[in-house]
Amino acid sequence: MKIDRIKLLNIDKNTLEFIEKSCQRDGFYTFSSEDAHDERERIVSTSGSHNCGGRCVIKAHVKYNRIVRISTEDDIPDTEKVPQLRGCLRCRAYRNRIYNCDRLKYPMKRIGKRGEGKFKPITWQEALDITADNLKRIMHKYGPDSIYIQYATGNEGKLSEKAWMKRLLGMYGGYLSYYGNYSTACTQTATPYTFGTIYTGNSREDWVNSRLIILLGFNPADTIHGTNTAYYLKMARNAGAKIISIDPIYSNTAVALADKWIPVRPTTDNALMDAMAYVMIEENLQDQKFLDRYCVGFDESHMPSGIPGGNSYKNYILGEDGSKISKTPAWAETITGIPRETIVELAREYALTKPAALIQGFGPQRHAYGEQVARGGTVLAAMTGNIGISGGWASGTGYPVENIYAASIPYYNPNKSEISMFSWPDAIVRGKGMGADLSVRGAKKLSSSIKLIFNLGGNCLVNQHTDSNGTAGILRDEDLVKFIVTNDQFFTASAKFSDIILPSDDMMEREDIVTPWDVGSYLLFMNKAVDTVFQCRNGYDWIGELAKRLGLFDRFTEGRSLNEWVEYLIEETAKKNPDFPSCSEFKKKGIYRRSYEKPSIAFKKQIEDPLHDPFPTPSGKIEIFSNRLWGMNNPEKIPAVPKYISAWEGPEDPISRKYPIQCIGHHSKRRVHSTFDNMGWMEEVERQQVFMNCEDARVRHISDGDMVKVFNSRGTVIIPVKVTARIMPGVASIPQGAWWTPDKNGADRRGCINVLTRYKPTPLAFGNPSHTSLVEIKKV
Ligand SMILES: Nc1nc2c(c(=O)[nH]1)N[C@H]1C(S)=C(S)[C@@H](COP(=O)(O)OP(=O)(O)OC[C@H]3O[C@@H](n4cnc5c(=O)[nH]c(N)nc54)[C@H](O)[C@@H]3O)O[C@H]1N2
Ligand SMILES: Nc1nc2c(c(=O)[nH]1)N[C@H]1C(S)=C(S)[C@@H](COP(=O)(O)OP(=O)(O)OC[C@H]3O[C@@H](n4cnc5c(=O)[nH]c(N)nc54)[C@H](O)[C@@H]3O)O[C@H]1N2
Ligand code: SF4
Ligand SMILES: [Mo]
Repeated sequence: MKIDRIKLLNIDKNTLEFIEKSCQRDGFYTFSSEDAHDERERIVSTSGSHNCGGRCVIKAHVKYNRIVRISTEDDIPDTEKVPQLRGCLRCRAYRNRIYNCDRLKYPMKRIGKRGEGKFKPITWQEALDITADNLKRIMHKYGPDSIYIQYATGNEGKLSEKAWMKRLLGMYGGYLSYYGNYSTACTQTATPYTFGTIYTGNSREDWVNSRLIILLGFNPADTIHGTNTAYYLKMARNAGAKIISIDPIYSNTAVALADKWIPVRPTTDNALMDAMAYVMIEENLQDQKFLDRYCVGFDESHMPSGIPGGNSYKNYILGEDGSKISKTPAWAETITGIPRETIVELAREYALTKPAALIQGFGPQRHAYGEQVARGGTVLAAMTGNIGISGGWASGTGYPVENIYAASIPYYNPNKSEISMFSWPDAIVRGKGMGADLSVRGAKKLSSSIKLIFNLGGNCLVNQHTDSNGTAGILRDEDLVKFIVTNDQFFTASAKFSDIILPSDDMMEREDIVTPWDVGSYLLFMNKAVDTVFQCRNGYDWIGELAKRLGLFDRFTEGRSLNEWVEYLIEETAKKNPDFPSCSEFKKKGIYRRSYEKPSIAFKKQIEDPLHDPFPTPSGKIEIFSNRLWGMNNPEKIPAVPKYISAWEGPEDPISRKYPIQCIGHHSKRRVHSTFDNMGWMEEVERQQVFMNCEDARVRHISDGDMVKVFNSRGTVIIPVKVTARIMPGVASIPQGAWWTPDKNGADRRGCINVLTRYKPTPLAFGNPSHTSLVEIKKV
C-alpha cells in the first residue's frame, strides 16, 4: 500500500511517513492518492468567513492538493496608515480544523430518538428527498410562519447556505424571519433611541487624537472587533492616550494596553455611570452648553412638552424623582464593588480630559437589562461633550460611519412575520397566536408555531442559545418541531438534535466574498485553496437540488453556475465602488482596499450645523429622555432615561444567597464561539476551564487546577478551575462556546456555559442576557 502511494504521489518515503505521522499526531485524516496531481506549492489568497471578530488576509500554501502551511498578509508594507491584515491564531492553525478526522463526511439520517445521537449514513439523493417531502408537507399544512431559518453564523460569506436558503424559501412561499442578533441585540435596539442610528463610531484611525480612552467591557486583544483594533489602541497609547479598562476580568487587552483596571460587578455598569453623572453634576463638570444646544431631557428646562415634572435625567441622578435616592458614589460602591474614591476620580478624569472616548464592548449589554448600558454610555458622552469631535466617541453601538458596499444574493420573503432571534423557543412552544409581547413584529400574531428548522452553519439550537437543558427538552419533543435539518462540518450538539445532517464544504474549499467584521475599509476575496473532501457539498449545489424538487430550479439559479453568481456579485459590488478592480484582478489580489484622507467622525455634521443637519431622532436632538420609550409605559424596565435597574440574578438578587457567584462567559481567543472547540491545537493554547478569584477559591478550599462543579437550578458543569487574581471576587467566567457534553447524570463535562444561563429575553430588545447568571462552585 505504502509503496503504491509513494509512487502515485511521487514523493519520497520519508516525506510520506512524515505526513502520515503528523496526520496521526494531529488527528488529521490521511493523505489520499487523489491528491497526487498537484505537486507545485501554490499560495492561495483566501480569508476566514466565520463570525470571529476579524477578517484577515489568509494565505494557504497548497501542495498535493493539501494545505501544507498557512501564512498571512506580508507582501505589502506595514504602515501606520495601512496596516497589514494579519491573521490570528485561529486561521493560522486552520489545518487542524479542515483536516480534522471528525469532519462530517456524508449525509446522515436520525435513527434513534431525537437528541439521542443515533444516525445512519444515507445518500444525498435520499437526504434531499426527505427534506423536500417534509418542507412540502409542513408548508402546506402550517404555512410560512412554521418554517424557520435558525440564527447561524458559521458561514458569513456573501454566498452562504443561509443566503441561498432565504432565496429559495422566499420563492416557495416564505418563512419566519428574525431580527437582532446574539452579539448586539440590546445596543442595536437601544442606541437609536438616543441618536437615531447605530453608526456612532469614529474611524479607529481617530483614536490617536484621544487623550483618554475608557474601555467598558471591551477586549479586542481576544475578540479582535475588526482586524487591527488592538493595533489602533496601541497607536493611541503611543500617542499619549491614557487607557482605562472597566471589566470584571483583567482581560488580555487590559494587560497589554491599559494603564488602569477597574473591576466592576457584571450587570452594574449603570450604577457606576449614574454615580459618574452625579459627581459631574455636583461638581458642575458637565458640558452644559453642549447639553443645552444638542440634547433633550438632561434637565427640567429641556424636556419634551407634555411630560410631568421630575422626569429629567438630572432629577433621576439627584434623587429628585420618584426614586428618592441620589446616585452618589457611596450608593454605587455597594452595588458595583468599585470604591467611591475611584468613581469620583474616574468621573473627574472623564469630564476634564478632552477629548475622551468611552468605548463599549458588547459584553456589558449581553445582560438582563443590557439596553440601559448602551444608553447610559451615550448620556455620559453627551455630558462630557465628546460627540461629533475628533478624539471623542459617541458611545453606544459604535459601528463605523464609513462602510464599503458589497452586493448580496437577491431574495424576497413574502412573509412579513418576524421574531427576535432569541425568542425561537417561545415560537416553538407558544408560537401559534404569539404576539408583540413575545417579540413578534410584522404580523399581529403568528399563525403557526415553528415546525421546521433549517440550521445552516450554526450551533444555537443547543449550544449557543441559553439554557441548553431547557432547549434540548423542547427539541426532543418530536410533536413540537417536526423536522430539523443541520448543515455543518462537525457533529455538534445542534447536529445531534437534528433529523437530517448534511456535510458542508469548508471555507478553504470554495470561493466567496467576505466583508470586514463590522469595522474596516476593505473587501476580501476567498479563493478556493483545495478541493472539497468526502461527500461534503457546497450550499448552492445542494440547495439548488432542493429547488429542483420544489420545481423552482430555473427561478432559483437564473441559469447561473456558482462561479457566475460570484462574478455577478463582484460586478454588482463594483457598480457602487467606482475604483473596484476587475473580477480577475480582485480574485488574484484577494483584496480591495479603500483608504480615506481623514478619519471619519460620527455626528460631525450634526454638531457643526445642528439646524441644517439634525440628529435622525424624532426631536432632531440627542435624546437623553426618549419620548418613544416614555410612551411604552413600562418605566420599571424600559425607563425613558437610562437607569440602573437591579438585575435578576445580579449581585442584589436574593437568590445570590444560594448562588453567590456571578458567572459570565467571555469570548476567548482560542475559539469562534463553539467553532474550533474540538481542535487539539487550540486546547494547547488554552484549555477549557472556569476562571475564579483566589479569595472565592480559598474560602471554598479550592486550588488551582482542581476539578470543580459549577451549578445552579438549571444545570451543572464539571471542569478544571483556574484560580486567578485576574477576575474580581464574586465573579467567575466559563469562556463561552465549549461543546455541550452531558454525562449520564446530565452534568456537562466540557464547560458549555449555556447549561447555566437563563432563557429570559431582555425587556426592549428581546435580546439574550447570556452573561447574566448566578452559580455556586464546589470542589468535586
Ligand atoms: N476570539 C474570539 N473573538 C470573537 C468571538 C469569539 O467567539 N472568539 N466572537 C465574535 C463575536 S460574534 C462577537 S459578538 C464579539 C463579542 O465581543 P464582546 O461581546 O465584546 O465579548 P465578551 O467577551 O462577551 O465581552 C467583552 C468583555 O466584557 C466583559 N463583561 C462581561 N460582562 C460585563 C459587565 O457587566 N460589565 C462590564 N464592564 N464588562 C463586562 C467581559 O469580561 C469581557 O472582557 O466577539 C467577536 N470576536
Ligand atoms: N453564554 C453565551 N452564549 C453565547 C454568547 C455569549 O457571549 N455567551 N455569544 C453569542 C454570540 S455573540 C453569538 S454570535 C452566537 C454564535 O453562535 P453560532 O452562530 O451558533 O456560532 P458557532 O458556535 O460558531 O457555530 C457555527 C457552526 O457553523 C459551523 N460552520 C463553520 N463553517 C461552516 C460552513 O462553511 N458551512 C456550514 N454549513 N457550517 C459551518 C461550525 O462548525 C459551527 O458548528 O453565540 C452566542 N452565544
Ligand atoms: S480574525 Fe478571523 S479571519 Fe482573521 S485570522 Fe482570526 S479567525 Fe481568521
Ligand atoms: Mo456575536
